[in-house]
This record gives sequence, C-alpha cells and structure tokens, in this order.
Amino acid sequence: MDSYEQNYINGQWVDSDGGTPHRVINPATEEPGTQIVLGSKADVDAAVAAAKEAFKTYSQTSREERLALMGRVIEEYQKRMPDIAKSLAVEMGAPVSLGNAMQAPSGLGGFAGTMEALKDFRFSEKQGPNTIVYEPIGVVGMITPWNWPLNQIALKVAPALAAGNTMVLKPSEECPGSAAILAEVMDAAGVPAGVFNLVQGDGPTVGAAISAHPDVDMVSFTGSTRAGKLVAKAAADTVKRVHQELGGKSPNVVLPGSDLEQVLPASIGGVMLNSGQSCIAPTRVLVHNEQTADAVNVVKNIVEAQEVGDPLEEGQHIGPVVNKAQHDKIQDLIQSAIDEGATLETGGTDLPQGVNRGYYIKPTLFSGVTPDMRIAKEETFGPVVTLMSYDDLDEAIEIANDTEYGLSAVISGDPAEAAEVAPKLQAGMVIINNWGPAPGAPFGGYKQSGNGREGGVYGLKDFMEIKSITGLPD
Ligand code: TXE
Repeated sequence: MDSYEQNYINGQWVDSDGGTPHRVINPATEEPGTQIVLGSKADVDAAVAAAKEAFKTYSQTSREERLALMGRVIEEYQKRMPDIAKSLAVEMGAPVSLGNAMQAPSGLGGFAGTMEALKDFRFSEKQGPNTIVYEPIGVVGMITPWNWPLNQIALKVAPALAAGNTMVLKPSEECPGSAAILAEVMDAAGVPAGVFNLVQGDGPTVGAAISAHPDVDMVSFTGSTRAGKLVAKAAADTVKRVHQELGGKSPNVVLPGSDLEQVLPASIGGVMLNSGQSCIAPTRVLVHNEQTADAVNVVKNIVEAQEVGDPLEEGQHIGPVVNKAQHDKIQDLIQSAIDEGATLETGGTDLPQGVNRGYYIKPTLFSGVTPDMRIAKEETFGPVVTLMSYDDLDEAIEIANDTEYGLSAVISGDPAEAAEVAPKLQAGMVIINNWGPAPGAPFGGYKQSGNGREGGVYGLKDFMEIKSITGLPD
C-alpha cells in the first residue's frame, strides 16, 4: 500500500495543516489502497504564498534555462515510469501497459510538444507601431481529474514552466499517487523551491480554495462540466483567467458507403481504451441506415474481442473503471438505454466473464439508439458504444452537433469527403479515421467542453499574458 500523506510546498514535503486522512479504494479489488491526507485551505494559502514568492525569480529565467530544466524533468520522470504505471493501475485501474503507453512517445505527455513550441516561441514581436510581448501570468492553480491523470497534469505543468509561471497543483483525490511521484521528479530535477507546489485534496475544499484565491492569477481545470462551472463561479470574484477542459460526447460520423472494416477499428478502439474513460471517446457512432446491419456486425466483433482483466498484468486488456460511483453511473446509463428501447447487441450490466469483484464494466454495444435517449446525451465514461442511424449526411451532422458538448468529432470514411464535413462539425478537434488528435494539435473544445487550448504553441500562449507596448524605438 502506497502512502503519500504530505504536501510538497516550497521545495519541502510538509504535513497538512488541519487535513483529513483519506484512502483510495483499489477499483480492481475493492480494497483500501493508497493513503493520502486531504488538504485544507491553510495548505493552499501556504502553497500559493510560496508560488508567489518564487515567481519573482522564476519569471525572470531565460528560455534556455527553462528548456534545460524541462529536459531534466523528463530525465528524472523516465526513471520513475514503472512506479507511475503501477500507481495508476492500483488507483484508477489502467493496466500497466496502458499506464506506460499513456506517457508515450517522448516522456511526460505534453512536455515534449511544449519544449518544441518554446524553442521557437517569439516572446516579442513588432506589429507596426506596437510591440507585442508575451509574459508569464503569475501563480497558476491546476485542478486535474483521474482518467488520464499524469497526461492531464503534464499538459498544464509543461506550459506553466515554459512560460515562466509558478504553480499549485491539486490532483484528483481518486488518483493522487502519480502526482506525488511527479513532485519527487520535480524535486530531483532541481526545480527551484516554490515553482511547483502540490496540495492533495478534494474539490470543495482545496479545489475551491485554489479557484477563489486572490493570489492565484489563473486556474486551469480539467474535469467534469459540473465541477468546471463551480470553478468558474469561485474564480469570478477575482476575475482570474479560467482555462477549462471539460466533458465530451463525441460523435463518429461514418460517411455513407464507407468500408466499415477498414475505417471503424481505430475509433471503436478509442471507446474501449482506458475502459472508455477518455473525454474524447467517440461514443456516438452515426451510420447510414443502409449500413446499420453491417455496422452492428463489425462493431460487435471489435467490442466482443475486447478482453477485461487485472490492471497489474501487462497486456492489451482493459481494467475496471475508477470507482464505485463511476461504475454505478455507467450501469445506470446502460440500464436506461435498455429501458428506453435501444437494442443491446452485446455487453450489459452483469460482470464480465471471469471477473468476480472490482468495478468492471462489460464492453457494451447498443444499436437503435435515438438522440432523445439518455445514453445519447450524457457522457458515459465507460466502454460503451452506441450506434445511431441517419437517412442523409445533413441529418448526421445535425445529430452530431445536437449536444451541449463540443470537444472532438470523428469522421470515418474517405478523407476527401471528410474535408467537406469537418467545417460543419461544432468541435475543437476533428479526427479522420482515428480518435485522437496528433501530437502538437491544440487540445480543447467548443460549447460546454471548455475554454482555451492545451498542448504545443497554443497551450503555451494560453499560459501567458499579452502586453502591447506602443511607441518603442525601432
Ligand atoms: O469529476 P470531477 P468526477 C466527467 C465524466 C465523469 C464525470 C464525473 O463524465 O463521469 O465527469 O467525474 C475537482 N471546485 N469527467 O465527479 O468532480 C476534483 O477534486 C474545484 C470528464 O470524478 O470533475 C478533481 O480534482 N475542484 C473529465 C477534478 O475536479 C473541484 C475528467 C475532477 O473531478 C470541485 C473527469 C470544486 N467544487 C471526469 N469539485 C475530462 N474532461 O476528461 C470537484 N473538483
């Protein structure tokens, strides 16, 4: 059992001031696992004060110093990858093979892309009589979820470090271990005291205190739209920048006449991977009604081939979902689809074969899903594919956009035809014949999927202030 009972503040591991002990339940065994202490508002105050002080010097560092620092972070991180993968496996159920792959290709998710962006970034540019200058914002509060835990953290920590900001991170209380290991990595890499601070804790106490704090200049949040709205409300009184990556309900528009065997495996695999716990999982598969029967066969084969198993074992299987609340929510959505008249093609609410405990969900496929059903509207966050039929492409686009979310959309079929459809989709990311954007693409959404972008040069800019200076000499 792992224990991470301290916070990392001002370069030191310190006890919480008034926190509460908390055990993470291992989702594969349902037994208590990682032990942490949920922090307090006083812990947030101490971390923010340290970050504010450190900003005075860190904000003045050069591009070269920041690149060297980030390079050392990657080196130290690579030494800890097996520990991180194991920590993910026992806290949120990602199989160790996936836990390692999650960090590919070149270490710590967003770090590589951000370093590339930083190398060429123009901190100052002349535009006629104006000089435009990009400056660090100050103290960045970061609140992150449990589903791709370290990737989501890296997409914030990397641009914050690159921009010259200092930071206070609150990871998910459901998956705190990898963030604690990251703090050890930052320490080993020689990140100056106060630049990176970690406060473990829950949303209503620590998350809310970060969001509302007058000395936090920006809050970057990834999580549910529900919590994102609370963060924005808490931040409103201090008019800080609110950067949000929220939920999704991504469509997969299968173009009429497409070769289904060829175009569907990658995107359906994207719904199964990580047991469906990806904000960009393209769960709503829209198929022309003349191809519905074929699509059922193709997708059913993919879904039924998906194995379920122990997260601590290497392999391509999927693990359980993160906790009982998520498990029950997914089961409820599966049951709602059955009750509302969708056709259960495979899967359902019982435990997968060979499993007798843990928060496992059977890989599931529904056909005959209509846009009014709950399963077509609510983010499922489980290994559940829904097939919906359309009569013509205009109707498919209408259904695809008929959601409060707008994170990503997949188009399956001929890329030249997909080019005509892509501009009509209300989504921050459109992916053709796959499910995830390529590295360097700005990550973020339209509508209630969030504000701002992460990754590469767009992510870097989002973590900076823009100043114009008029009248400088040439
Ligand atoms: O996440 P929460 P939950 C979606 C997904 C999932 C649902 C519920 O549909 O089924 O959300 O997940 C912190 N002030 N996504 O409830 O609550 C919390 O401590 C400040 C999509 O487990 O959003 C954690 O650090 N912070 C998503 C973080 O928010 C608060 C990823 C995320 O937890 C807070 C996760 C508050 N008042 C879930 N309340 C994605 N975009 O990938 C909670 N938090």
